[in-house]
This record gives sequence, C-alpha cells and structure tokens, in this order.
Amino acid sequence: MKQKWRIGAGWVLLLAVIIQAGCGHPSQSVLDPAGPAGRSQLGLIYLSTGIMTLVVIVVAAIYIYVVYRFRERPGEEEIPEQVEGSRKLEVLWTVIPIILLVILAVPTISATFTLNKKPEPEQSMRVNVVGFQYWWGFEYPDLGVQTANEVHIPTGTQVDFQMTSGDVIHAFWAPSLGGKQDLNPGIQNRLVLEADRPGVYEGRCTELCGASHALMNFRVIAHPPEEFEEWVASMRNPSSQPQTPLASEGKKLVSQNCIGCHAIDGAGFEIKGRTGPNLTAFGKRTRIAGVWENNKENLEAWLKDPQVVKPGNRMPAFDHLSKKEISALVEYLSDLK
Ligand code: HEC
Ligand SMILES: [Cu+2]
Repeated sequence: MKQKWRIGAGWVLLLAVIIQAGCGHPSQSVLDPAGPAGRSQLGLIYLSTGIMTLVVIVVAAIYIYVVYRFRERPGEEEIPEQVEGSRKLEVLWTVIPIILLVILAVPTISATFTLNKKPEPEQSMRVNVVGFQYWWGFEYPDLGVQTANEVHIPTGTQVDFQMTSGDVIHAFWAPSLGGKQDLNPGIQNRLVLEADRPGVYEGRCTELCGASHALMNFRVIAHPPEEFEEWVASMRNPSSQPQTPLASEGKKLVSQNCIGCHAIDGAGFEIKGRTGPNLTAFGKRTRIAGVWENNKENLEAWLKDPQVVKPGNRMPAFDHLSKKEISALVEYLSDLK
C-alpha cells in the first residue's frame, strides 16, 4: 500500500515538474542558465556529453563492423589473424583517450578556478549561508539583514555566498544559477553566483542530510537593483507590530512560545532565538518552510503539527494551543511584512 502511494506521489511530482517547466516560472534547470556560473557549467556539460557521445558512436561502429566482418562463415575453419601485443594498436588506444581527457580537462580546470575566484569586495555582495536540518539561514553581514529559506539578491551583481553548516553536511544548489557547494560544519566554503535577469530560482539541498532532506528547499529571488534596495530597506525597518487585537494576542503567544528559537527583528522581544528560521517579514515569504505555499490555512496546519509537513524537523507541535490561539498566531505572523 505504502509502496503504491509512493509511486503515485512520484508521478504527481513528475507531472508537477513538467507543468512547472512549461510555465517557465520558478526556474530550476541547468539547461536554462540565468547567470555566468550556470552558463560556464552548461558549456562543460555540452563538451563532456559531446565527447562521450563521439566515443560511444565510434566504439559501437567498430564493434558492429568487427562482429560482422569476422563472423564465422560456413566451411571456414581458420581463426582470423591475431593482433595481441600490436604496438601500433596499443599506442593508438592509449593516445586517443589521453587526447580526449586533455580536451576535457583544460576547460574544466580553468572553469573551476574561475568559478572559485574571490570576487572584489566592492563589486560583490556577501551573504552568509548556514544550513540546518532542514532549513536555510541567510545573513547579509554588510546590510544588517537576516532571513531564511528565501534569499533575495540584486541582478547583475556577484553574490559571494559563504557557507557552513550548523549540524550535518548539506549542499547548496540553485540549478539555473550554478552550483553546487557543500556546507560542512566548521568550514567556510564559497560559491559565487550572479543572476542576469530577475526571477525566482529554485534551490535544493543536494547532500542527503536526514529524513526531510528532500524537502530542504530554498528560493533565490533576483530583483533589479532598485527593487532590491527597496527590499533591504523594508527588511531593515520591518512592520513587526500587531495591527489588530487578535494579532496582539498572537504576538503575546509568540513571546511565550516561540522566541527561544525564532527571532523577529523590530518586534522588541528580548530574546532572539537562533535555532529556528528568522521570522522577520515572514508574511512576505512565498512558502512556509520552503515547501508549502504561504497562506493562512497552511500556516495553521504547520503550527499544529510541523512534523506532518516535514518529518523529523526540529520544531515542536503546538497542538495544545486552542483554535483561537492558533488563529491569533497566524494573524500576527502573516501580518509581518
Ligand atoms: C524548539 C524550537 C522551536 C520553537 C519553540 C518554535 N519553532 Fe518554529 N521552527 C523551528 C525550526 C527548527 C524551524 C525550521 C523547520 C524546518 O523547516 O526544518 C521552524 C520553522 C517555523 C516556521 C517556518 C519558517 C519559514 O522560514 O518558512 C514558522 C512560521 C514557525 N516556525 C513558527 C513558529 C511559531 C509561531 C512558534 C511558536 C508558537 C514556533 N515556531 C516555535 C523551531 C522552533
Ligand atoms: Cu540538507
């Protein structure tokens, strides 16, 4: 039964991918690069696929020819001339692969060094990334802004992502922009990405990290520079105060239940928890925990039991709260803009 359910889910996922690809909306494909890193990697993919295709065609052609040419014919007892130890052939099939590997290696090594180059601090923007089971923390050290699961960047700017992990090994991959890079505890790795056009670029964890690894998604949202400046300004001065009595009730509940793990800038809480995603301007996020559309219904379900959505994640269920209390929390959180 479970197996059937999984196969069904697989088909739904495949269909979703096809439909998404059709919309050309959130982009998640190495074949549709949106920046220099992705383009350079796609070039290498074409080169290696081209060389491999050539090898397969040549080897298959020789194979078919040999099988046909030296087949056993009726009345023919003799075995064909044996060529074991032929110096000419040995040299030939050693030298050809060496040449192919050199053709592959030179651009690959050169691209690897280019992609790993430290960008000029004046011409780039630094973003610190920390991976956790199963969410992404993003910090803009020069802008004084923090967010989670959705990282906003300006187009046409090199973004110097410096990454590490808060627990196990994760890996950062936004296929359209380029990648991947591992996030190792205690080590800082770099990935420099740039988006040439505004858009939403899907990202994923690509290092098996636990039960909800497959749900450890993020989004890179690229804006034209002026729009990005507006986003930064709104994050520096977020509206974190409740607008309705219900939301005030919600804020109180947050201060009693949530701030040990979550920070909300501008709300005036004394404690700023760091073991969960920063919830500043949470109402502006497109998704909850990177997997669910951000709307009131889903948020309610998330708070009642986050484990249903993301098995094994580190947020406890709040099913002991009353319906009214959950509504109050939802009201306050969705108003954070
Ligand atoms: C013990 C720590 C802890 C407590 C307490 C906690 N959370 Fe969380 N919360 C987390 C973690 C960890 C995540 C990330 C889950 C994941 O995606 O893996 C999370 C995720 C979330 C998210 C999704 C964030 C995003 O970026 O999409 C929301 C919303 C949220 N929590 C709200 C709350 C509220 C409201 C409370 C209080 C009623 C609360 N949390 C209490 C740890 C906690
Ligand atoms: Cu992960």
